[in-house]
Amino acid sequence: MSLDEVTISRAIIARYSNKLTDNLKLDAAVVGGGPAGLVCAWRLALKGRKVALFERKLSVGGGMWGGGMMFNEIVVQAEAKPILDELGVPSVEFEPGYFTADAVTCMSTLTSKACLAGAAVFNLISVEDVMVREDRVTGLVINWSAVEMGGLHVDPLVLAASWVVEATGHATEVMAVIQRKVDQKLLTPSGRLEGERSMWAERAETDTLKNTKEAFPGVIVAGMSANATFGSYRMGPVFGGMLLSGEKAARIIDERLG
Ligand code: 48F
Repeated sequence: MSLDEVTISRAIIARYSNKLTDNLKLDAAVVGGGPAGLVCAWRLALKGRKVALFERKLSVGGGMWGGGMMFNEIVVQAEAKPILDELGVPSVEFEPGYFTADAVTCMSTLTSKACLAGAAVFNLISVEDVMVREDRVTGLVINWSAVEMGGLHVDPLVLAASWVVEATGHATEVMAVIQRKVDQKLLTPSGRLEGERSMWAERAETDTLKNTKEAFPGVIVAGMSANATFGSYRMGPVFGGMLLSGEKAARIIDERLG
């Protein structure tokens, strides 16, 4: 078979345009492709929900690839081991209750499961703003990360979502833009971002799950951003809380969608 370069280009442009157009009205839009966001997208896709995930970088994975200080192994506590098992990611008990897994195996498998379950994953797209109607977030304002990185003056596009998952990690970018631009209190004790606190793995992991909830009408915070929003600790390279948080965010949204 002979290959025509222009046909290859037409195929890519047509297919991508269809994919993006097909994801402009969503049950859930997940911002951030770290472990929490990916688990959430995977779970919602398994429930048959229309879900897309937007990730600024070339690769999804967030902080998981690098394990701890670039030692690419992660620790997952007993409570979250069933998620590794369901994914089919091998894990080994190091000491009672502490399981380790290869970070690359874990992230690549999770990504594959989310995509194959039907979640649309858009890399290289940054969420720069939200759309608010009647005091509720109803959509996201997106642009190419390259536009953002290049500081180019190019207007964004907009998509609608019944629910937004803020899974941007330490930066809490979605909540930060809401705080900055929307004249309405956040659903936190102070009405503002409470801010991340220093290292305390055990407290942080328990709190991550508690803090996975609606932080602004229409927005569920998941993963590290849940703790940064509600003022709890960081936990470092123990990832059970991230996985369980993504799962809880999906459960909340699935229930609310009815
Ligand atoms: O940071 P990240 O991995 O968040 P997470 O899922 O997991 C946290 C852990 O990695 C670790 C930890 C606990 O174990 O403390 O840090 O909560 O992934 C967040 C992803 O969101 C992307 C970012 O590039 C990263 O891949 N991201 C952040 N802001 C935006 C974004 C944005 N505005 N638009 C699109 N993607």
